[in-house]
Amino acid sequence: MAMPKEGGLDHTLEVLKEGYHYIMNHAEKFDHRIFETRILAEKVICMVGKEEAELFYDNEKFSRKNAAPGRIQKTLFGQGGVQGLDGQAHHHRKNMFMSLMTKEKLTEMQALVREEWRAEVKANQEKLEVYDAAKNVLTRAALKWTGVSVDSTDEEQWVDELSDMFEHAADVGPKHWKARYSRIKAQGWLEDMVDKVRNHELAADQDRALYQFSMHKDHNGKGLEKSIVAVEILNLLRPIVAIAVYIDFLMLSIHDFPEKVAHIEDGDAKSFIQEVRRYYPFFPFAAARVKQDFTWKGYEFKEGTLTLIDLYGTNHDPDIWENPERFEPERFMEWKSSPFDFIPQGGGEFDIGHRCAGEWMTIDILKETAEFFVNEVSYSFPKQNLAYSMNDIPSLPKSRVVITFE
Ligand code: HEM
Ligand code: MYR
Repeated sequence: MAMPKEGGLDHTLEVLKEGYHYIMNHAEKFDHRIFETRILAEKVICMVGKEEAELFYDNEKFSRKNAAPGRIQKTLFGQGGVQGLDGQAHHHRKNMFMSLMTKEKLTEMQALVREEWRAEVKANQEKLEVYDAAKNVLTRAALKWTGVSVDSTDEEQWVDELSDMFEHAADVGPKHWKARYSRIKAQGWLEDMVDKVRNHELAADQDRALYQFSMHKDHNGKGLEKSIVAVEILNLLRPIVAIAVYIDFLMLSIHDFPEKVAHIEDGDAKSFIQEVRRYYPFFPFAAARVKQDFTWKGYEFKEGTLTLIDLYGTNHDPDIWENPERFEPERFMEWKSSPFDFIPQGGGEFDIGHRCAGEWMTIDILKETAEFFVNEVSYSFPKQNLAYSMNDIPSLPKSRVVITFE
């Protein structure tokens, strides 16, 4: 059976226009959870839903090689990093990341974030622009945690370069080009640092990512090229700073759903922040390519076809979620988690299919931040424009969130 197909030459503009709703809108229009379209001049299969996520994370059927468009590699992901690997090479590289995610190191990150929030609030006694403040906090914590030492005078530049990579990857025009330039600059700087670690000009902390990645041996026993080490260090620094997007939405949810804040006050920040990650838009979809021809539920998948799984749509699928458009942290109190239905940072079973290396850290940092803003500081929300659009990728409240201290 052929899958429903969106006619016409190219639909990139519609994807940009409909943003986070593109796949859901079309799945509804076709009354199929799988359909074919054309994006960036290429045939693309789009899917949404739990069974579809299970299919997408079957490593026998899909490959990540060359899955991300070039413009995303040159901004968000970098070239030659873990995102484009499969099989044994992927497993080995992914372990390089996961060996850093011990309970001890994650607890250290929570403490770093708490300490940096205290410093940031102290330095802004009247009002705080939460998004910018979060990026400062997270950049400082990320640099310390990875062992990348930076002069405090260069900190602002790091905040800007790391932010460009995720804020403007999906843009077109000058902002996108600036993001490419930011990546080139940050990579060059890190490559020099890797050289210095390798020839002992720089005494790097052996437990931290900079040293570990610089000395890492690939699955065939060879050290990594320094450009790849730089890409992988940026695969830690950049997404840690990107948690600022969730932090801004966390503050928006505190503003919009004050009756739900009791979850945080009563010691259940986890359910609250899980609902933040489900409810608000962030990473729109994950991408892979069909490994070899196969048929699933009668649909034909042809080798090499780019395939997207809708993360936002699956987190709002009415077949999975009761009242998906309501903000209800209580749904997570009894949540029987499946690796294929709640997928804000991608799906897949731990260690086999799941790819995001930073999901635990994201949860820990959001919990720490929620508790800080609910239990440690008092503030109010001045009048501002808190609307957010569903076609900016990533999206943020228009005014970001501004708070004033009492
Ligand atoms: C991969 C989302 C935070 C490290 C991914 C993927 C998504 C994602 C959707 C791709 C999943 C797939 O292709 O199946 C997010 C979001 C975050 C976040 C929304 C919130 C800010 C983090 C953090 C780290 C991290 C804090 C590291 C400390 C990675 C890495 C990959 C990845 C290394 C690539 C792994 C691979 O391809 O095997 N993330 N992530 N992420 N993430 Fe995250
Ligand atoms: C990260 O930095 O890896 C985590 C968060 C970044 C979200 C940025 C959203 C832009 C995504 C573009 C679509 C990519 C599809 C392959």
